[in-house]
Amino acid sequence: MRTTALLATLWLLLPGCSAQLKNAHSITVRIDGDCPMCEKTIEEVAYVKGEAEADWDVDAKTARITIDTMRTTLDAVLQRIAHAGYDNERYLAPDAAYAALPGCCQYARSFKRTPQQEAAAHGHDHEGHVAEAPQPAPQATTDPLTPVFDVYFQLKDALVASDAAKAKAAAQQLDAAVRVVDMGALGADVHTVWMQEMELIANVATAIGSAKDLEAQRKAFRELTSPMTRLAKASPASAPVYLDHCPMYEGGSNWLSRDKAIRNPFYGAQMMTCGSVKETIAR
Ligand SMILES: [Cu+2]
Repeated sequence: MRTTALLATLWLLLPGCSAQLKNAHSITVRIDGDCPMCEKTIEEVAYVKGEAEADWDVDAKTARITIDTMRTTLDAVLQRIAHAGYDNERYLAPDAAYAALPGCCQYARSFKRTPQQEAAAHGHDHEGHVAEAPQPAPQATTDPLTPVFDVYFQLKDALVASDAAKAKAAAQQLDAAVRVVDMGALGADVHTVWMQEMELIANVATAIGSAKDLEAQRKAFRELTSPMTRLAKASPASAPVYLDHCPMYEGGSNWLSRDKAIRNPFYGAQMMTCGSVKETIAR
């Protein structure tokens, strides 16, 4: 009896064993995805109590899928995963399901579509549509955060110029840029910072985009400095970024700039050169 109990305990501790599944059969399949959030979604949609479960690996982009062969099929599981937005080796996600994934989960789609699949994905009004080549993977040398910084500096320049319309447009672009960052291409450290700060950056961008005047835009812009500084420090660009300080605005406020010369976004022409470089963030 003791031996049986011990064996039962050991069996429960074995990694990957499926206590609930009878007639268990496991197979490893390729499933595209990008990040821990993708992992959560894939595993949740795969799971049906007593029928199926999956363990997806973010690095290998493969899942170990275990099913009770008397109760379900591997195809049923992979169809659910595709419908949740994730291309896999048997089924491609509908374009709408892929588009509905959060920005961080919009992985580079690597599975090739046949012309028939392509036509099906686009509906019948696109007959004669030539199959698109699969999207190239983002280049490893491109920092996925570059567009976010580029638009932040455009926003800053618009405020320096006291141009509320340009600032509004840049803020809306910033909001959009945050949502399309390829999180899977970020290094581990900056990934963590990004996960912590992306929502704040998007919220402030939205606030600036809907602010009623320049004054309200500047007040909201101030809130971007802290998350953008954390990001700049976590992933320094090849060109230096300056953390500037204005002792007057709101009792002391900071902003980021690519230029060493002070050009104050909180006052514009009113007090253009008020401030000093507080810190240089360089690689
Ligand atoms: Cu994600």
